[in-house]
Amino acid sequence: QDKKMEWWREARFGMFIHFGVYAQMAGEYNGHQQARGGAEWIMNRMKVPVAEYKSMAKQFNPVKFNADQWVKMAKDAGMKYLIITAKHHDGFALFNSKASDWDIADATPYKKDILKPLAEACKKYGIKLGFYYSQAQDWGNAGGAVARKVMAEGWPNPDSTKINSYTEAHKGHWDPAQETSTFDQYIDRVAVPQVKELMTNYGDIAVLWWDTPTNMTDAAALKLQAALKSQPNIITNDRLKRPNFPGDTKTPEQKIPNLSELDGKDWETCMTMNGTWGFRNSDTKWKSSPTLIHNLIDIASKGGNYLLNIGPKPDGSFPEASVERLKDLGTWMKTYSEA
Ligand code: JFZ
Repeated sequence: QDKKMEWWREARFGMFIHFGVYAQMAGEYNGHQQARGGAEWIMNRMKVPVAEYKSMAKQFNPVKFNADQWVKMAKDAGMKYLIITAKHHDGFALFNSKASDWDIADATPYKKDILKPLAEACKKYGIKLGFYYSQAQDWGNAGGAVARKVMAEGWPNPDSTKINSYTEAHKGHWDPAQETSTFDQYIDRVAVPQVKELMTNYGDIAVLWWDTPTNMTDAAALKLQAALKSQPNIITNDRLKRPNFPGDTKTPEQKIPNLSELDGKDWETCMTMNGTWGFRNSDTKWKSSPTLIHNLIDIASKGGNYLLNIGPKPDGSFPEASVERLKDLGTWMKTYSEA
């Protein structure tokens, strides 16, 4: 247990990447701005019908995606690991999955698995690779769960009252297509097979980053845990199912704990550079480089890790503001770190 945590405890700094079809929408639907929440939540927040959301993947073509550049930017910033959304809540997989057609290889003009080149680049630069996988919430594969969220205020959809009462009556779902399978069927047919694909097709996987355990049962959690067995040294977080599956690390979100809140468990603060995880055009509230450097020092001095997010643009390039900040962090790291 301690052995497998060694690299993680020394790492201090990692890159989080939220990337998917939501980057294409960038916080806007039918000419209206999403009112609340991260841009990666747009499908749910604005109740985009499944077929319509899926048709937007036909425009998702990240031709400027360059795995080598992404990983080099992480490396030059002083980061030691990278966690990417293999599948976020919209269910869209950034890899070529046999368990679902709702993936980058089958549903987009880009057609290529982006995790393959990313895994190769990570190997080349000595960066550990981890996958974020939304195991419970899935709005695009039938049977997936939906965290109950009300419709964003101000969304002028004429049917909003109807949609809201449907959502209330259907455990958060807003489209009948989402309920053509049961949650158990979704776990067996999509989540477990996809996690197995992620564990076998991309070399050594350092971290599995679960998220939002809505509807999770102990049985489902056990199956997902078993799907990790080909990666015996994998580190997992505490979001598989609470409280029986504590994982290896705690994940305070967007906040740095006080010393008095620490209990000896390994922890990692994940944070955005602006106000959204997925790319959003209109979000220009960037934290300053000095603030990000201060956060890194604060976290490292308390023994935690800093997982700093990038929301790439739909063409696969990093927002300029993120690139600048990564450079500033790298300059600081090179000047002041021992290594
Ligand atoms: C989740 C996701 O819903 C979100 O889109 C993003 O991926 C983020 C990293 O994780 O959001 C959460 C999950 C947990 C908490 C808050 C937001 N939490 O424990 O406070």
